[in-house]
Amino acid sequence: MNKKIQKAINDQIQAEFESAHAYLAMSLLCNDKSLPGCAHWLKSQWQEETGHALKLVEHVHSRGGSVTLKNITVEQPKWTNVEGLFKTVLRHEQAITISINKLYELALAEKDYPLQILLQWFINEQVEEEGSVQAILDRIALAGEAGASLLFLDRQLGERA
Ligand code: OFO
Repeated sequence: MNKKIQKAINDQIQAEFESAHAYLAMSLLCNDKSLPGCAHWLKSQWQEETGHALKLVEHVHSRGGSVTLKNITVEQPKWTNVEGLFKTVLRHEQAITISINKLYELALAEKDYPLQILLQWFINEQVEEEGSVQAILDRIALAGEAGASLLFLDRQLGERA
């Protein structure tokens, strides 16, 4: 693995751990707002993002490369409402999609075939993640988030496997 690729994957590992941390912070905020379902959904997302970071770590290690972690710098989430929180999640996922696509473009330019194959999984994952967050926002747009609607949404989000 060349140094340019190794650095780019290290940057993506950092981004995945930062995503994980941001989602855990949002989960804790939802706990404080008595929304256990939202908290559960976001905590599951924390686990997924950690898994993504570790998948990239394994890839680097299995190819004899090296991973260096930096400090995590993530802003504390601000509370407006559930819609505001999930809009932040969607924007975050869209930014991660851009960084995954850039990494894929580098893998193409550098003819790094193993990385291209690995990133196809990540590209699909981003489609799935953006889709599931958009579906939550669509539900809120349809039913609002007051009273019973909010309790129903929270219960549904709490059912995430
Ligand atoms: Fe790692 O997929 Fe979301 O950010």
